[in-house]
Amino acid sequence: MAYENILVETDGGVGVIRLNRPKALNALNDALIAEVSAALDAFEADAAIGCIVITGSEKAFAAGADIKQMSESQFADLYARDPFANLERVQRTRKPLIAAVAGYALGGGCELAMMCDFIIAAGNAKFGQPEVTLGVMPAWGGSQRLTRSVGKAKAMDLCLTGRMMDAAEAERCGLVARVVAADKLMEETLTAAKKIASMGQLSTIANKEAINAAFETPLNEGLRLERRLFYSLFATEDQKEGMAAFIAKRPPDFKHR
Ligand code: CO8
Repeated sequence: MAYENILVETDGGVGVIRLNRPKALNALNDALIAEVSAALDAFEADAAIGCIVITGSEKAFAAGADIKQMSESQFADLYARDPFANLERVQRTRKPLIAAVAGYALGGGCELAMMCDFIIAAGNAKFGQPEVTLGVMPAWGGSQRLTRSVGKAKAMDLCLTGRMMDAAEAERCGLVARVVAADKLMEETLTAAKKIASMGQLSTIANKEAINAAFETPLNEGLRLERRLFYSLFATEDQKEGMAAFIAKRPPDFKHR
């Protein structure tokens, strides 16, 4: 598929999706979202890909949903077509997904980053949910994922004032996994992504499934799921290989990656 709003490349087992609407600060319109979904489908189907990175430009990861496209929308049409459900493809991704964020990650941009498994932020990153300043509110999970991630007080502060928070504050409150120098963002992200891609894919997917379950299930159920997944990994070649390699003091050669 030829893409017009994103750039797609691979690098050593890592699939990279770069949002590419520079004149609109990567605002998320329907076409861009459809392309992100298609690229995720392709990377998920490619056995050589073990980790996926979504990134933007130095100035903007994404400055939100496309306000110009959205401004004329009417309730009946939105409700009937549910055009924004398309982005749910991101949260269905089974392979690990890292958001590499530089510049603005606002509104839908912040929500897209939060749909990824974790965020690596450049020092110049700015996060916010400014929808209230437009007379609306988050709709891609901002009110839910942000609250789970940073707690009620900070989520209320961000969503009700519409203010932005910088990378240091985002790291302090647990929204981002790490902050790196802006000029090292892709280098550091690719190092992490290649490390993840070098692991066995089955144990990687099981780790991800268990951690995500922590947000959806009571503790006891989550603990049972974790244990069941752990036991199930003993049916994989990668468990035999990983433990044999440790005992033999050699690097593992995982089959499923
Ligand atoms: N949508 C469309 N175009 C945008 C957007 C956007 N979200 N953000 C920036 N642009 C455009 C600008 O209109 C401008 O275009 P032009 O040159 O044609 O006038 C160009 O990008 C550059 O922007 P600025 O000149 O404003 O650049 P600045 O550096 O001065 O400011 C800001 C950068 C602070 C990021 C500023 O552009 C801004 O505030 N943008 C809007 C941020 C925002 O409110 N985002 C939330 C949008 S609503 C949302 O995301 C809802 C999510 C729910 C999802 C479900 C529904 C879709």
